[in-house]
Amino acid sequence: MPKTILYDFPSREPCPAWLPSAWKVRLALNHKKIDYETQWVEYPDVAPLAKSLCIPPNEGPGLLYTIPIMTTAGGEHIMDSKKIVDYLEEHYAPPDYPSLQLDSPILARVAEQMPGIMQRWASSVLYPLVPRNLLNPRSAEYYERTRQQFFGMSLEEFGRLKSGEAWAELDATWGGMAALLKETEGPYFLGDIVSYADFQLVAILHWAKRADESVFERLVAFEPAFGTIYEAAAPLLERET
Ligand SMILES: N[C@@H](CCC(=O)N[C@@H](CS)C(=O)NCC(=O)O)C(=O)O
Repeated sequence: MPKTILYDFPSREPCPAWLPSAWKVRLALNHKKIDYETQWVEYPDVAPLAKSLCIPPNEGPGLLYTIPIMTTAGGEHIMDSKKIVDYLEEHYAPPDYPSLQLDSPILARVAEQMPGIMQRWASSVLYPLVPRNLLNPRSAEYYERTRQQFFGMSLEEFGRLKSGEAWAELDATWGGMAALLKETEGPYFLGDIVSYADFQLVAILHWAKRADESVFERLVAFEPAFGTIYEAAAPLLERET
């Protein structure tokens, strides 16, 4: 039987995985103990790869071709973390495999927090660190150029202008997520049951840690429960290829 393949963006040697959207899938694979291999793809090669696999572009506004992409053990190619995770939960279903709890209302409540965190915090704090600290030169050049077109200025400049404000308003961006996490005793959103809702948060925390340890530390100082969930999920972060 062919192996499941996860296509992901590499980082510089020794190439630890970093992309949160791919980590959400990787955490699901690791949680369900599904065997897979990783194929690393540089940013400019994503569209040619997707086209070569005959994957139709993403619907709606936004990027046409994105990582993560997964080739299933049955040879089907799927693009988009949500579609991939739905596939995994259906084809590696409980009780034979651990559940991702995709039906739990907490998932939508966690997902609601994401746009604020991404647009008002990550865009100025983490995006500038991606080409600077993580990407190989070809991807770094692509990332800088395409994000400059989007923001109308370089990522460095955007970070300089906006990151002070982003750190000053952590309550507005990260406070809702912290409150949700503290609705139970933890360490997870559903208490002692790990679920896909946790992977949304852990993937961002891991991205922060990979981009710059001090950014991660600052988030944990803002909300110690972020450190607790990250530590609890650490075994699921071990396999990254
Ligand atoms: N909805 C997508 C979003 C994934 C996404 O935004 N991926 C970006 C990561 S920066 C990407 O692949 N970008 C390709 C590009 O910038 O050309 C998912 O969760 O799978």
